[in-house]
Amino acid sequence: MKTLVEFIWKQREKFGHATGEFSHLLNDISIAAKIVNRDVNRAGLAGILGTHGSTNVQGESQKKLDVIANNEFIKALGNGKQCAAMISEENEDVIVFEDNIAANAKYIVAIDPLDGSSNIEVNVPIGTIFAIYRRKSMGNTITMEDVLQAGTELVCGGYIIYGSSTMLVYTTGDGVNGFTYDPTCGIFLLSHENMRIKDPGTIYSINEANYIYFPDGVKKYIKYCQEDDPSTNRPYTTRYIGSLISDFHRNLLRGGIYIYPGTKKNPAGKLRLLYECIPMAFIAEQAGAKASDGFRRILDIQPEHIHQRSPLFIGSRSMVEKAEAFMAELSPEFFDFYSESEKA
Ligand code: AHM
Ligand code: MG
Repeated sequence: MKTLVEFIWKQREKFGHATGEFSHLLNDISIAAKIVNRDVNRAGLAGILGTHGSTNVQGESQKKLDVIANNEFIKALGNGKQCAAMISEENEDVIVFEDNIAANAKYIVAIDPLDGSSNIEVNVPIGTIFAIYRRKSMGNTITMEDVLQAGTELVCGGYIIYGSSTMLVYTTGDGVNGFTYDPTCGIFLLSHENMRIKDPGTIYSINEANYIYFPDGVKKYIKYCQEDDPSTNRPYTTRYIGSLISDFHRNLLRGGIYIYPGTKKNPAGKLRLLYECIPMAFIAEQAGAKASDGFRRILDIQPEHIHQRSPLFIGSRSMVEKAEAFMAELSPEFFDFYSESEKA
């Protein structure tokens, strides 16, 4: 079986000019992931469940494991020398690695170190989401141009799911591959080669408790999913874990759509563009699926600030297109609500 390290180096050989720096960076991420995996697995025994007592930039209470995971990735990327700067859900400002800049580090990493952390105590899968960009400037400082790049500039998008087994799934724009962690040997092994999403799927995932706040386009789509039409396998089935990675991963394997829409009160929804929506969108597209904010392709959105939020409609292509059609027909005003909120 092919290990992640072998796979990364094989991929590198495809690009004659590759220096190996990107391979090192991905390897650094996988090492931090192994440590976080260990901590997540032992959380109930190690006294590291519960809240940390602090809040992050989003005003959300941080869990102890949020902080631990964030520190592991900062350590791995800081020591690894390939990452010039990191954007994390847990840090208000860009984390700049001065020593790595001095050593000409070429990459910027945006990361949600522990996504779905509200599920930590109940043993539901959680994960890490990461996006890797190439630096635009190669001077002594990090510029906003380096950190605010659209998804079309992405070099790599990936996630690690700490679930019934731990998996690392990533793409560099050449298909999506998944690696399962073998804890007895401490290595990730290629288990899911060239992952493709089924289209259409039969699963829809949305926090339906917020139904009354949803745009009419989303309400109509939910009703569409619930209609009786055996010729299109409807009614679909609903599955919502409340951990984006888990909901996305299941839909990637089975076929389906995940929606976190904007509402009038929160026009840009909840999820963050740079380290949640963009990397997942890149993976989705590379698996033959689609990701939008209900109107625009996620990868085309130019980020205005590092913790910007975006609505997310992601999954089997025809399902996302159906939901987009209802948004265009019944909720066109939401496009302006989102765009205004981006500037705020
Ligand atoms: P987090 O990054 O603070 O964990 O928040 C993101 C999570 C997603 O993983 C999940 O899909 C969503 O929040 C669930 O939100 P809600 O509880 O509003 O349905
Ligand atoms: Mg998250």
